[in-house]
Amino acid sequence: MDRRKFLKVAAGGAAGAGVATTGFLLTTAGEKPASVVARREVPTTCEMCVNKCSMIAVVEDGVIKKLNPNPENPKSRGMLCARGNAGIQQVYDPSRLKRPLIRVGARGEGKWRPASWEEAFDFAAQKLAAVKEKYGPQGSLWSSTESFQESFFKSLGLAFGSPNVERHPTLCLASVNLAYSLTYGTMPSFDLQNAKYIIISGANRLESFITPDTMDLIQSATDRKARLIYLDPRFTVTAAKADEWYPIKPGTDLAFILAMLRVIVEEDRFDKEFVSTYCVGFEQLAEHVKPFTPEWAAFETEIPAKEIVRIAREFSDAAPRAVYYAGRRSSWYRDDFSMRRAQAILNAIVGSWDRQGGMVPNGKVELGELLFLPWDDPVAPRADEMDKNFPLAAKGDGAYLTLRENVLAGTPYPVKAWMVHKQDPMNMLPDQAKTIRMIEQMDFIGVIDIQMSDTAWYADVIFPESTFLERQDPVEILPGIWPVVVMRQPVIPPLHDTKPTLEIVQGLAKRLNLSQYFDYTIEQWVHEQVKDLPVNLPLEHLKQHGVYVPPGFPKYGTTLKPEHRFVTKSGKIELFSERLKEAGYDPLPVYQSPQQPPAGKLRLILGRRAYITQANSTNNPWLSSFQPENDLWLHPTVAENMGIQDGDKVEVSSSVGTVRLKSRVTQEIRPDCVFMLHGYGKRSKWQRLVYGVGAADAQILETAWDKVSGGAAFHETFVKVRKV
Ligand SMILES: Nc1nc2c(c(=O)[nH]1)N[C@H]1C(S)=C(S)[C@@H](COP(=O)(O)OP(=O)(O)OC[C@H]3O[C@@H](n4cnc5c(=O)[nH]c(N)nc54)[C@H](O)[C@@H]3O)O[C@H]1N2
Ligand SMILES: Nc1nc2c(c(=O)[nH]1)N[C@H]1C(S)=C(S)[C@@H](COP(=O)(O)OP(=O)(O)OC[C@H]3O[C@@H](n4cnc5c(=O)[nH]c(N)nc54)[C@H](O)[C@@H]3O)O[C@H]1N2
Ligand code: SF4
Ligand SMILES: [Mo]
Repeated sequence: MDRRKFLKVAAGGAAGAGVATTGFLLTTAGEKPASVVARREVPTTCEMCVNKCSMIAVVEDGVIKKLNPNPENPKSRGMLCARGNAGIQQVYDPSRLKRPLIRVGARGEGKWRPASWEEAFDFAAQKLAAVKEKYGPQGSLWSSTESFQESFFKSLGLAFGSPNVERHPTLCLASVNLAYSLTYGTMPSFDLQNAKYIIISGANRLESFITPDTMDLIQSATDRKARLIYLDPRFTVTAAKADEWYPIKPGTDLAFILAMLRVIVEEDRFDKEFVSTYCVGFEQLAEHVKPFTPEWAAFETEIPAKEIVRIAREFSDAAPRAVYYAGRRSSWYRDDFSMRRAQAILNAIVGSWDRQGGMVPNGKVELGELLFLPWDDPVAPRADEMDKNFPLAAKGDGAYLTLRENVLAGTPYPVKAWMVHKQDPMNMLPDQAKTIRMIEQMDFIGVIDIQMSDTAWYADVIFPESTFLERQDPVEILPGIWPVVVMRQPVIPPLHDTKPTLEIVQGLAKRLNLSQYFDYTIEQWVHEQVKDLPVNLPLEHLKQHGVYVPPGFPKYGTTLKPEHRFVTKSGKIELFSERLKEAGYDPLPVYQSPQQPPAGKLRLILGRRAYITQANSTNNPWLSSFQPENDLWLHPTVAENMGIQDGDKVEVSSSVGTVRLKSRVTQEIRPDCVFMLHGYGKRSKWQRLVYGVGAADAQILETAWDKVSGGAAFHETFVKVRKV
């Protein structure tokens, strides 16, 4: 669909009033005269990315015509992005998964036969039972990325007896979460609406949407309410809207922060009262930062020393309405944890904690949970050997890259069955050839997805889930300064022979003799969740509004009492961390100059664009029309040396793979790196718009990780580029 047609549809659909006339499980709208189109508006929650914005679906004669924003949600406000609008295409995409499939050809050959649900469940349960019989329950791996139904899937893995429930954070935000948890005992939010001074290291919020941060930043860029300092080797949309953009030398942000810390400490610009009341380890910190002069940092970062000094002064002057904003995908370099910890420490010493315009601990709202039988603890240790490899990291999330190494090596034991839910490891993990080797050594692979992902393409059985617009999900709390409760309810009944995750889990559980753990319906689950919420008829409210906004937020200062105990070892904010020291790590962030690309090579860096979610929406026809393929950003001087013109096809190789794609010769990137967007060059032929179109970053990214969090170091690959 081209842009003009898209706008026409958008304009047509926007006319309706934002009143919800239907709700839970398709209770139909009030009677309509027979002569008019049966029109319903159903408030629900977007699932096109991590943000879960509130939306109102307009349904005419059973067909979803338009998705509109639902302004009642204070996090997404009146915003529904391009991807949210294109959610319709998930439902009506002719190449989506429509029924269970069982592989008939070789893995990756793409030959399938349709199967009934009974057949698919029997097949998978037999394979899982065989693996359990031969290798024990630990021989199975259950991997999933966040979704409202994720807990059902994880519960099946745990009830099966496997310790190997593996989530996505080590490919995403593990290092930042761990850094803040070890410093403050929690990962806070950032009050960008009220901040006066914001520094951002490469979290490209104006393209990588996080609500409400993206809207707050757009607002402050428009009103010039806050000063925005942005560091990124690329000129992104966030850079364009910032007050100051510095094309920092990749991998050197920690040097910049250490020099800021030194200026603030040396010039006595820290918040003495806050530090003495709430923090431990200031003396060690002051000693530690002495060597890091602005001149030294200028050499490392290529940001002039006088600017670093000025920024440090302005930042401390603006505090507590000043924040060094945390990124989300903090899977960049081998020392990512240290860089995120330095940010956390900097925010602490200027006292930007739990105050308006600073960092704020997330508000708390409790939902109920159905009580059911507990299962036994797994008998075996985790295959990723978290305890040994990353003793401080969040155990429940796992460490995906060491897991893959161990599975390939067969240590500490064989892992031979892999159940994948709402995740695409083929594109999520660096070094795709290695992931294929991991797949090849599995006796069984089952995938739950809505489309034929590259991982589904290699599976033995595929369970098609109903799309988010066709199913009832558990109610969820979106955490934040302003926590909200959201409801996802079906907008139309499933178009095809698909099921929600809970029913897929129940189908498998029945055959694995685990039904006792899943003896409830989604309706019971949801009733139980909301029954204690402090509103009259909360379920009715959620059905009609799609969102419930608990009163009393935002709350500032709940932790600002001298007797408050932070969830850290000392009960204080830990500038110096005893726990890190005890575990054999640096108790304060230590900088190491990043490795530089050898002659003739360039550093590959990654990032997002507003139209595409990770690797999963490039095959969406509406979104593809904005960004049909990816290209390789290359600085003009580098391109000239290589005889490359804008648009030429180039070959990009690393030590693990080679891909080809178009070049984009642009001054919007430093000469020492190249950039490409994620999610293209698919192997799955069902992804017809992106099969072999553009290139997959996962094919050339090398495997490296941060030693504290286990998070991937995605920006440590050096590539050779040549014109084809
Ligand atoms: N090479 C490379 N690797 C990366 C990144 C990168 O930029 N480049 N980014 C990293 C980051 S930050 C993250 S968060 C991870 C994300 O990695 P993943 O968690 O794998 O996320 P997606 O790429 O979005 O793929 C999710 C899968 O879920 C499916 N899906 C979507 N909606 C539904 C649904 O309602 N039900 C079901 N069952 N399935 C659904 C999609 O079709 C898709 O196949 O990747 C990480 N890995
Ligand atoms: N539209 C859209 N929004 C999304 C997503 C999406 O796929 N699409 N995904 C969501 C998810 S799962 C995540 S994790 C977040 C990710 O969102 P962000 O945390 O914003 O991360 P990225 O978009 O990956 O951007 C990383 C940026 O860092 C820059 N960079 C690279 N190396 C360095 C360096 O050494 N120093 C500095 N200062 N910058 C560097 C890159 O050029 C890039 O612009 O976005 C979320 N929002
Ligand atoms: S940011 Fe866009 S894709 Fe993500 S939940 Fe919100 S509307 Fe949906
Ligand atoms: Mo992410």
